[in-house]
Amino acid sequence: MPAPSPYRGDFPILERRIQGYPLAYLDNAATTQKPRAVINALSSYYERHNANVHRGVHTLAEEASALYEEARATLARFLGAPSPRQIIFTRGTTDALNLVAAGWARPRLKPGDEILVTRMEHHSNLVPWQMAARERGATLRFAGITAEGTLDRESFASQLSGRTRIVAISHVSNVLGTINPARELIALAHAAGARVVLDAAQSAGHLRLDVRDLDCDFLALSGHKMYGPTGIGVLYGKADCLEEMQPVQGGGGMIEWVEEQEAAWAPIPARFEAGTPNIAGAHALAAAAEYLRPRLEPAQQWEAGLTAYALERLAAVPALQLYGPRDPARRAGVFSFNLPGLHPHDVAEVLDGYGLALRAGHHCCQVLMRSLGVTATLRASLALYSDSGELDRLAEGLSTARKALSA
Ligand code: 7TS
Repeated sequence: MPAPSPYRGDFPILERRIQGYPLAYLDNAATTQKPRAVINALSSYYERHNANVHRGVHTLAEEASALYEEARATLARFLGAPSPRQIIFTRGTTDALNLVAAGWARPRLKPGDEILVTRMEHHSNLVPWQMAARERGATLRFAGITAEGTLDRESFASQLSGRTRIVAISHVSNVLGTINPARELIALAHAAGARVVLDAAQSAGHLRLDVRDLDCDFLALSGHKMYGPTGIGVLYGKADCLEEMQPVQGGGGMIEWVEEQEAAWAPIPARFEAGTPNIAGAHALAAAAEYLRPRLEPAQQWEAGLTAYALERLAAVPALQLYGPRDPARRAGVFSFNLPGLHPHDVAEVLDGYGLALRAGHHCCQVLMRSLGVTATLRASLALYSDSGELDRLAEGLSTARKALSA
């Protein structure tokens, strides 16, 4: 009998049965499930503390404001940020990256400047840079990937130059599972005089992050991929970068004063949080960070063991083509693959019949799909509540799907 995850019982949704099977939720790169601690934080906020922040002196307004600012401090600790004022609450990674591209990059970019990204970026860490580059006459350059699906370091290093202003890279690929050597890439970019934006959407719930050790200039994450709620995320920035950044949304809460024709901005981070923020979401994201804090290292080991096991089980499925590194030490628990001749959506549908939740498609990485020579893949992605029994079921389900769909 394979051992279940010691964390599974913390997640009420995993009690569900799908098509008669216990739910094997293997779509964690898209969004993770929520532990009871996060669900309770959301409901207790609305049951006991709900009010708007920063604008009232009544008791509930003060409680809501305190919870919101405590959440900021919790996220600062979670990321190793020097100060809570370097934590901006956003709607998620996409929102955070768009804010950097529009508020920091666009005003600074000049014609001829370059932005370096990689061929494995999610559209969220690509399209905002395309928009900024097009508007400012800058050029977008792409670091290639190796045949194994790791970042080609030579291609990366050779494209850095005195013209590179921004390097925007993902920490972990949402398709290949590749863990990029962020610290080393950031040091190379800094040596060339560029600022670095790290997309930590796929690493935040799985690897310990320390922004001071990484030395990234900006970091973006989504709450819902690290066991927190949807609609809330974080942009971390170095203090000097945030001071240089322009707000892209005007409104309540982000001003120092307003006159008829002009206004002055509030200090950071309020300057970037116009309008009523997602107070409950921030509070529940802090609950997710607190849930993860003592569990991150053991969970990382648990997921690393499962990653090695998944690579073994998938390699044994006849004809299966796996993308991404074979070395478990260089990848996270995200596996993209195809069964030749079969459409990934059809396979995913068969797998759903066995209670297996997988995603099929381009995973918002069309540039990478082109590099891989495919239009879509199947993807299984793990979390701390995954277990080897689910991977056994996946391997059997894939063999069954192959026979059923090839017939
Ligand atoms: N960056 C990476 C590396 C991602 O994987 C995602 C979401 C994003 C940015 C955007 O995050 P959002 O929370 O703002 O949407 N990735 C996926 C995925 O792989 N399947 O669904 C969403």
